Amino acid sequence: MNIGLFPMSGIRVCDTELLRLGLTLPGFVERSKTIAALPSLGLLTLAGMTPARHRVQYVEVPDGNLLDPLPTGLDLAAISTYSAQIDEAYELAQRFKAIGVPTVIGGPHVTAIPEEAAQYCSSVVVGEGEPLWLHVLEDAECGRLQQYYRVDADGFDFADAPIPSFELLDISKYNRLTVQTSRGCPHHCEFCASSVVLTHNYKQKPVSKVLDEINRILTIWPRPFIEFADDNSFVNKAYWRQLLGEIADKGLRWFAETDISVAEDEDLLDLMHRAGCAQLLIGLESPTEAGLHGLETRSDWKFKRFPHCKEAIRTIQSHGITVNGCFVLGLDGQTPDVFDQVFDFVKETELYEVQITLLTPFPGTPLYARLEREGRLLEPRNWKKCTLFDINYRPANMSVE
Ligand code: B12
Repeated sequence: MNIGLFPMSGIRVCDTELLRLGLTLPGFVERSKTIAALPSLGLLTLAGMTPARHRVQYVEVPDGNLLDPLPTGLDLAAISTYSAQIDEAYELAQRFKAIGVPTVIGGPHVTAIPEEAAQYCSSVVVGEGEPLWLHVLEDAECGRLQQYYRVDADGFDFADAPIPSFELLDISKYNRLTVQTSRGCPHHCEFCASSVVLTHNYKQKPVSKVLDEINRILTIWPRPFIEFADDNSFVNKAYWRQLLGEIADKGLRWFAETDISVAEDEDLLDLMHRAGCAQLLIGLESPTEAGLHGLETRSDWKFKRFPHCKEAIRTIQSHGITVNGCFVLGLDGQTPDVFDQVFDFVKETELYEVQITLLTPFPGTPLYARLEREGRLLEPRNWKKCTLFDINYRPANMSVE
């Protein structure tokens, strides 16, 4: 078969004022200008497990309107997206349907609301793609695609992870490549719509598999910058001591996402720095305790850890690793003072970088369900606003304005 892989890969913000002011996403968007692409690790991973008899083309779709005319001669179009570009993904699926090309879609959004996606796509893959992709291909090959493909929540063992087909990329377009060492998170924050939507447990990919992926990248990019696309990397410290030992001499520079507890292991911070760790993105969420209570739904972890945050940031940065502190504006406990409180927190801690976003009710999250129950969603199902930079709910102690 001729298979087309279409990741919706644009930046989306509805708030034109914010766009005019100059939106920044680390290593990706500077002052509202996209400075580099970031590949779809999801589709590259599926490409990596696609039997060689199939021809695969990978086409990033920053804007569906730009994909005109559609590529011809395809037997199957596979689409990947997050909530913000889901409408464009549905439009693209409809255009393929009109020329007789079946479509299959996947990702956290359609995993949360598969019935919606089934109205536009031939097939919907719910959850992780790896355990289902070969079934999809077999069924597509004999023209009997099913409407839904599901595995039970933890049906996929990361030890079976395929090597993503990084070689499908025009490497000159990217200033970093993503590698995933784990999925899930030991914490469950009410608003999180990342891999916790796909899997309930924390799963780790064997060190040997991660090394295979990094070595594959090194064949196409001698001195790469890697973004570990984990939601919380350093949960398993022993694992990382081994991995860091293996990558220390590979000339990598890298970025990862984690929680504040990483600061407790200064030997590990030293190993990370020596192995090329440039920056850690950490979900601080709020500059004060206000807003943190109950945010992490399993053990109120972020509220309990707040008193240690400032010292932890200093500790991490004192090991030569910059911290990108993430703050969420509009949490229920916050008041209009939060804007100055963020500014003061950043000045006091000398955070190297910040990502300041707005509380966003993503589908499939406890937050979306709660705000819906409380009648506080402004435009339910207006997924275009799932950008982290648009307001789509009524805050508790502030006006929308
Ligand atoms: C890399 C990345 C990007 C890249 C995406 C590249 C791409 N084209 O896919 C870029 C920079 C383009 C991007 C853009 C945006 N992003 Co972003 N991004 C991430 C990041 C850092 C890593 C995602 C990743 O690589 N995961 C690993 C892969 C393997 O997982 P996966 O994509 O879910 O794929 C698996 C399954 O979902 C499934 N699957 C997925 N697609 C398909 C397709 C088929 C056919 C099948 C069968 C299976 C399948 O199989 C895969 C393997 O199991 C996450 C944060 C994180 N740590 O996860 C945020 C994250 C995903 N982004 C987020 C957001 C909000 C955005 C933006 C809206 C930002 C903005 N304002 O513009 C845009 C939206 C673009 C869109 N398409 O809708 C949110 C998404 C929340 C949500 N559920 O919608 C996240 C979770 C960050 C957050 N803080 O909340 N992002």
